[in-house]
Amino acid sequence: MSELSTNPNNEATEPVIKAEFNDAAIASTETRPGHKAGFVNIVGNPNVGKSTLMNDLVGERVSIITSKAQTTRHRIMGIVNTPDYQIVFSDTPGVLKPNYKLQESMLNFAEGALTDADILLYVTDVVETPDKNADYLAKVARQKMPVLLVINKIDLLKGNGELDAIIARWKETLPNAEVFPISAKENFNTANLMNRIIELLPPSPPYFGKDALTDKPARFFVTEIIREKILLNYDKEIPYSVEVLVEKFEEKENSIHIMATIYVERDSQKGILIGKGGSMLKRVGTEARKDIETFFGKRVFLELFVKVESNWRNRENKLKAFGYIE
Ligand SMILES: Nc1nc2c(ncn2[C@@H]2O[C@H](COP(=O)(O)OP(=O)(O)OP(=O)(O)O)[C@@H](O)[C@H]2O)c(=O)[nH]1
Ligand SMILES: [Mg+2]
Repeated sequence: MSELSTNPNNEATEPVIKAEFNDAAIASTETRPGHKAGFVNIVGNPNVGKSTLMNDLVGERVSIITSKAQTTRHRIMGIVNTPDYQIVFSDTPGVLKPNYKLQESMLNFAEGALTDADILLYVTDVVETPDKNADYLAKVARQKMPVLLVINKIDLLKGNGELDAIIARWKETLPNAEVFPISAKENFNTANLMNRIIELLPPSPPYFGKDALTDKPARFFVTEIIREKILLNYDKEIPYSVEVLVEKFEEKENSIHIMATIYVERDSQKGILIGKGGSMLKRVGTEARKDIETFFGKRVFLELFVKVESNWRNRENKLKAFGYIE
C-alpha cells in the first residue's frame, strides 16, 4: 500500500511512509493556484468507528480497527493529496474517563484535537446517546470551527423512522452541526461527507509534503499491527495491558528484519500471551507478519519477545518511552 523511503546517507534516519502513486496520480504532488488545506480532526467516544471512517476517507489502512473499545491510543494523521487540496485527517483515541496515566494521555490527544482543527468531525453511532460523555460534548458545542456530526453504523438500523429520532436527539445537543448519517464500514454516504469537507477547507498552502501519507514513522505501524493482532486474539485485561516497542527495523533490498518486544504488566499476563508451548505468540507473530508484509510490500522477518514492565500504564518514564508523552 505504501512505499518506504530511506535516506541512504544517514542510517539513523527513520524511514518515512509515502503515498504510492500510480501513473495517473503522479500529478498529485503538484500544488495548483487557489490551493486549499486544513486539519480535519475526528473525535468521539470509543468504538463508534472513527478509525474505520478515517481509513475510508484516506483510502488506506492507516489506523487499526477492532471491535474492542480503546483500540486507538495515539493521534494518527492520514493525509489526502490532490493538486488542489491537502486534507490532514487526525484519528484520535475515543473519549473516556481516565483510570490510569495512559488513559490520561489518550484523553489529552482527544482534547488537543479540539484546539487545532479547521473542521471537526464528531463521530457517534446509532447506538449511543448524547448523554454519554456530556462534558466533552459541551466543549464541542462551544467550538467556533465547522462541526460535522457523523452518525455512523446506520447499516444497523431497521427503518428510517429510527434515524429521524436519532438525528432529532443530536440536533438538540449540537444545534449548529451539520448532520451526516453514514456507514463507514459499508461505504455509505461517505463520499458526500468528503465533498462537504473539501468545500469547507480553507485556502492554504500544504502543511506536509504532497506525497506524505501520514505523520507517523514506519515503526509506529509495525507496533500498531502487532497490537491489533493482540487485541484480536486475547480477551479481558490483556489488550489493555500490552504495549509494543520495535527494537530493530532493518530494511534490506527485498526484505525487512524486525525485532519487537511486547510489554505486559504482570508475570501471569506474560504466560497467557505466550500460550502453551509458545502457540499463542506464534499465532500473533504469523498474523502480524502477513499484514506488515502487505503494508510495506516486502518480505518481513519478525521476531517477538515478551517482557514484564510492572504497572507501565501508570509510569511517566515508560509512557514517554512509548511515545504517549512528549
Ligand atoms: N455495523 C457497522 N460497524 C462498524 C461501522 N464502522 C465501524 N464499525 C465497527 O465498529 C467497531 C469499532 O470500529 P473502530 O473504527 O475501531 O472504532 P473507533 O471509534 O476508532 O474505536 P476506538 O479507537 O476504540 O476509539 C469495529 O468492529 C468496526 O468494524 C459501520 O459503519 N457499521
Ligand atoms: Mg480507533
